[in-house]
Amino acid sequence: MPTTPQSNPEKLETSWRALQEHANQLKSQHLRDLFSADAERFQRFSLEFGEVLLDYSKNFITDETLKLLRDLAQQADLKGWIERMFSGDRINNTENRAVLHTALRNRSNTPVMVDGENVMPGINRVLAQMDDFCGRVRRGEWKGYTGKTITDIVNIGIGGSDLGPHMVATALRPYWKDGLTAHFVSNVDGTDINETLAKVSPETTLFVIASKTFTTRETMTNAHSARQWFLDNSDGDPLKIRHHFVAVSTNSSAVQAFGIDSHNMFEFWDWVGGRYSLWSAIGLPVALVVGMENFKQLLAGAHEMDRHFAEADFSENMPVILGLLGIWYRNFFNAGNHAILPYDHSLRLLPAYLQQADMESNGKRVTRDGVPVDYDTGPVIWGQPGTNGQHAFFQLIHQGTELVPADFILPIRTHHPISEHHEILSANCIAQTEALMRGKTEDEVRKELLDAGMDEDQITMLAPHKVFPGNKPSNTLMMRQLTPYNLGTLIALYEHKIFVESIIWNINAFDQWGVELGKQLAGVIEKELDSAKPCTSHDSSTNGLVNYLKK
Ligand code: G6Q
Repeated sequence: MPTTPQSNPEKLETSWRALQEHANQLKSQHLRDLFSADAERFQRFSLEFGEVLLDYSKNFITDETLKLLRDLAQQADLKGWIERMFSGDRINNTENRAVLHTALRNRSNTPVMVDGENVMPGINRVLAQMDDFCGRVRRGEWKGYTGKTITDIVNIGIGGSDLGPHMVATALRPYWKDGLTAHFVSNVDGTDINETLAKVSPETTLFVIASKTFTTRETMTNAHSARQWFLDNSDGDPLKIRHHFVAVSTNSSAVQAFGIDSHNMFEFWDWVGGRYSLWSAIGLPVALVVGMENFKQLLAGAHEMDRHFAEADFSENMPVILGLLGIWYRNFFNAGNHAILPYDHSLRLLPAYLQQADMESNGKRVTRDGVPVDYDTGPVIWGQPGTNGQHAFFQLIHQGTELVPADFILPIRTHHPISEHHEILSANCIAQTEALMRGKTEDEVRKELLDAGMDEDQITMLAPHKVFPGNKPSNTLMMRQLTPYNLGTLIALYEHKIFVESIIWNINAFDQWGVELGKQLAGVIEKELDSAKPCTSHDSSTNGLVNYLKK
């Protein structure tokens, strides 16, 4: 049995052990039987918040499970940690930082203090700066160097400075202003910037260089290539750069050194983690294409979820329920992965976004105090939009040997009501959750094959292949429509789910030291690739690869 994920104590250990015993009992039951035994199961295990419905009834849970999970949360002082996060305590202990993405969308504007200073005036100032700037670009008042209006926004950033705004801008495509297109360049592979630059004109393109540090190798390489392309394809006057380049950063000296006017720098703060930054000026490309009013709706939706998370009882608290279910599967059912399956083409980047949000936050091997854990932490997050995934990897979820808890996400109304597309999409989404839950028994398969006219030998041969064990858990999240507000709610829901898990695991969800080593070594190898001498400083594989590449 794993030890408990907190250094305090006995009560926690008792909760953990109780859950372990309960899981062992529950494993003998099939989800199908839990549904047969309780006609009210959907009503009891579903929850509405705003325009979002969470159905979590297709999980291996009973009232007792939820009670035990809530006990665990209580023993881990989840309530206290939520308060600490919202009130600006430096809960990111390894970087000695507060964690205040919630302040960025604090639409009630109540003071949020960091070191005795209210951060809200600063947040409101940058929002006003964004508002003014977006208005000028969208009204065509902001001109390119030849006097033309801006038609293309190219965001250059990576990781947290790319995935959030890229996902949100893609999700909110129906809200884009006509004649204004957003592009996102992140990869240092020159293909990314080259392919994007081929689509735009230097006269009408605005580059947003999004980098908290303004030192990230990939972003600065892409930014310098964009700058050079601009100079090569315009009249070559470096003073014109300020018409076409703005920055979102915390590093004003580096921004100025790049040639960007300091008035065109949008600030954010060290208490905004990269992967939690889309609510800050990192959301600028989104605000540019959808407009500031819609951007504020996104913030408002997230804010409502923040209040729900902070105030609702754990028994009806969506992020708490999702987080505790995450613990349930990871630690008591040994599920090493979790699928995100949006049944909405506009949400096609959500799995990649949540992959970073979750895996960079909870992919940790030591506790907040630096002690190695001996229980599992963050799972592998992956997914694709439906129905595409059904024709690809769903086979493994239905009939493979790996348990894959999954979240299905479905907007009820589509922005693209063409013939029966949305009905087909919706039917598939719901059907998959049913198929995963109930499966198909051998008797059902045999009857089907018999009805199809097969003989006993054929039936015996085929039946095992056609049986679906079922008993596969899933959550379904439905929302009325994918609006900026509902999207804000959805993203904040997942952010807080991740936080809940990190508290139970006693890990710091807000640092990311695991990305450093590769960066350091790449710096060394970059120099070696440039040198005329053969490389001998590493192991034989690394030397061999460097030398092979040089040849
Ligand atoms: C996220 C990480 C990381 C970061 C990128 C970009 O939480 O910190 O993904 O966002 O490395 O960093 P910069 O914004 O500093 O370029």
